[in-house]
Amino acid sequence: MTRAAEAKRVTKETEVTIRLRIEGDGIMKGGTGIAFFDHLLASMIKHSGFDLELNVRELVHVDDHHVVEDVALVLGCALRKALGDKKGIMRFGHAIIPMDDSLSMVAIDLSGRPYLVFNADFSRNDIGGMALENIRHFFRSLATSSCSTIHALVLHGVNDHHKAESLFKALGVALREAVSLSGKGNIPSLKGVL
Ligand SMILES: [Mn+2]
Repeated sequence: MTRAAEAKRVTKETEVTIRLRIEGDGIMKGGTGIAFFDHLLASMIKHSGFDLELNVRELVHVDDHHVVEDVALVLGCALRKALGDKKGIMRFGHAIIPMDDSLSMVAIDLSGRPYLVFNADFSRNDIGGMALENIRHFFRSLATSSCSTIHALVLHGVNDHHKAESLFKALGVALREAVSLSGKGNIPSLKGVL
């Protein structure tokens, strides 16, 4: 089984095209031009087991905000397309992932209902060209466009790089579980629709 999709978003600010393959090898190709964001995405993809091909053009450069937001929106859209009617998936996924001093938890429900609970405190303003306030924005945009409930929490930590990276690794592992096949061919909802 190969679940894959392409999604594209063109605005006056950015052009983002994403190809996503669920049954992949954890490989990310291309980048966003934002060094730390690329690092976080590559970590997430590595641990999700997906393949991701990113094509990002920034038409107006203001700061990192538009690229982070638009990549999240297109990624969520590609994920939703690739999953189709969600027949046979586990639907729920969660992970608690340490990185040295930091511990993060992500729980996801591919519910069809966008919702985000986010709790993380960072002491720096930015790392590698990415404003750390945009990490919350990434998760919110992803939850919205993928129509998922996501709880993303940094439980504790000292180093902001570790906090952010453990959060994205936890997202990857939680997604890997949520999209995995249960062996039952039905839609995992009493409503019959996800
Ligand atoms: Mn925004």
